[in-house]
Amino acid sequence: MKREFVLILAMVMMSAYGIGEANATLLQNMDFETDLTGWSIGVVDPLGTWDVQWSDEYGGSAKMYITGAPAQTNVSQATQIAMESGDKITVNVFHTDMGNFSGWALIIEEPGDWQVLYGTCGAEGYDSVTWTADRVYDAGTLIGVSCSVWPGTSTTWVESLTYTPVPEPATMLFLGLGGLVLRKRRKV
Ligand SMILES: [Ca+2]
Repeated sequence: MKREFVLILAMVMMSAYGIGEANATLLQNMDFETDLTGWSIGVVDPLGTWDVQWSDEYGGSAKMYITGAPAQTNVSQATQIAMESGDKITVNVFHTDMGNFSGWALIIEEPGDWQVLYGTCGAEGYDSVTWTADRVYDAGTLIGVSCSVWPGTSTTWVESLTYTPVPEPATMLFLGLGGLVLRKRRKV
């Protein structure tokens, strides 16, 4: 009985450690609640007019306004921890679309690898995209959200990003073993 208790305690502690690790912060200020802390504002194409400001709309957001032919801007941030294969990043936005080739995208950038996931273009309203890591992405990978138009005027409010790591194999194993031991104990 005592040995089982120690075993369960050890499992719970190891599980908690594993879960804590998985919840480490990938990026700062992923919900833009009060400001743009942690995020860099960039401009890819300077021919048009662009403006990026924090907005209290949509539960706090990064408001990206662009007009011209062409114009593109973005907010981006480097990751603080590595992402594992299967980890997911979701971006939620509201956007207006009043120009040609107007759209928004999630950008994952590493030296030698540049991935762009476009949201729904040519429509106005709430939208989201989810990216799933196909391998390990080291800390320092750049995560960006861009807004572009050519020509015309468009605004994208980035409401939030969410990070969903795959459960650590060790966590799953210990949770599973813990459950088995608990079931066994109840039968005695
Ligand atoms: Ca928000």
